[in-house]
Amino acid sequence: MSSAMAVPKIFHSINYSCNRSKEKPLFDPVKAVTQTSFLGSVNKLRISSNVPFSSASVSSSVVAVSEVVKERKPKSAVSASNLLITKEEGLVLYEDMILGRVFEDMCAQMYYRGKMFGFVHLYNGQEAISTGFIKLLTQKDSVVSTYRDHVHALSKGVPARNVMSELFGKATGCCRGQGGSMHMFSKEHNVLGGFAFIGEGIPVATGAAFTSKYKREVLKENCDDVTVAFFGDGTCNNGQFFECLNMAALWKLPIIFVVENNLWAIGMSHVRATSDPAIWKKGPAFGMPGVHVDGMDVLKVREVAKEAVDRARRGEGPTLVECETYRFRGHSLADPDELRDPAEKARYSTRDPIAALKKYLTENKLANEADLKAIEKKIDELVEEAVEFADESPAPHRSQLLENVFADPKGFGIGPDGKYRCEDPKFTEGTAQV
Ligand SMILES: Cc1ncc(C[n+]2csc(CCOP(=O)(O)OP(=O)(O)O)c2C)c(N)n1
Ligand SMILES: [Mg+2]
Repeated sequence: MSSAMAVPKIFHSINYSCNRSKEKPLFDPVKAVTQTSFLGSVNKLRISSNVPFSSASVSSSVVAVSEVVKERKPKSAVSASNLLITKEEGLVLYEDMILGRVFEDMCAQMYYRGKMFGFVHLYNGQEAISTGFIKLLTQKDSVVSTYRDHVHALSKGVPARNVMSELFGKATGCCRGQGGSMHMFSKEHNVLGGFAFIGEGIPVATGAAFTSKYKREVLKENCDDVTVAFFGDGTCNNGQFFECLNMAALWKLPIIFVVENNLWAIGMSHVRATSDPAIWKKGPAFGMPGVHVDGMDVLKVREVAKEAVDRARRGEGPTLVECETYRFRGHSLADPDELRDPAEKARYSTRDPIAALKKYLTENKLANEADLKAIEKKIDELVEEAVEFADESPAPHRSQLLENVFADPKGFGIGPDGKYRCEDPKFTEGTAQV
């Protein structure tokens, strides 16, 4: 990797040797080859301990991030007191994370009461990533998600009642009940979809980023929109990931690839499934910065996100960010979650990102208990209202069954009699009772 590569300033200020505080180191690639565990996983690394770690890699120009935040020089009124956020910003972050958590807990209840269909994948534990990135974006910026998508949609501003309604399969859902849990979409909010096939969203995000660049450079429009693509560690072993990193770097697209590394792909441990578990290193291989950050700390995520989003907006190209995180529930609500080691789960439960933010806000006198309780109450009511709204909403009309299946707007084409097939009353007979 070239040392001449443009590396954002925040990434310069940190290196492997920086002091990672009292906490256990998140990931030290030097230790990774000599120790047996990776990140917080109890699983063993595949790399054998007698493989020497190249000193060239350690002195790479693209470095891992850890105590990023503490190393920044105060430059505004906010940081004059060495705080990373204002009270207002802190409360926005807290509210968004609480919304994500409460919404998902409610989904679990509704799922087990039979209100939702198909698979439902919850985001508990990973909130700092959605909040840390998306709360920095404008409405015109785009977000692309995976099947674990409810919270990304909420952070981007899709109303909770429309997300819940979508989960209930109702006509008032953000996709009029046609998408369900894994396919959140909102044109208005530029949520370009949840995707059930892993990796499918990455090319869509790359295309959206290409659109921004095309508008700006070819059509000469005033466009500095960026796109953030979220996906998991398991997805990084798919070809689409590599193809898109290549294209995005080649064309300097305004995109941030955000890996939510929760250490597991269903029941497959990340360290057993990939040749080099440090995903962030794949950025420099394609000519873009690669960054590793504590995904359980919204303030650290936010600092990294700021730099990467600004870089994309300035037209300086893509960034790959690996956020170390953990999901607090099974892979989906159908997963009894018996594969992960209880010790590993217990260790991460002590690093709840919401509790960490709460501690920061109260210790720094940015908020008191009453402020935070008021937010929690507001969100409880909002989510209750979302459930009532979804429950009372009508089911989609049967005619919707035939929409969006083919490019033909009436669906299913024209029959031999010259009429639209869907107009034949026998068309859906015996198949759908809606
Ligand atoms: C193309 C494709 N192959 C396989 C699957 C089955 N599958 C569903 S989730 C999953 C694991 C993905 O793990 P990761 O990317 O780490 O995301 P996480 O669930 O941990 O958020 C797999 C392999 C799929 N959905 N799509
Ligand atoms: Mg994963």
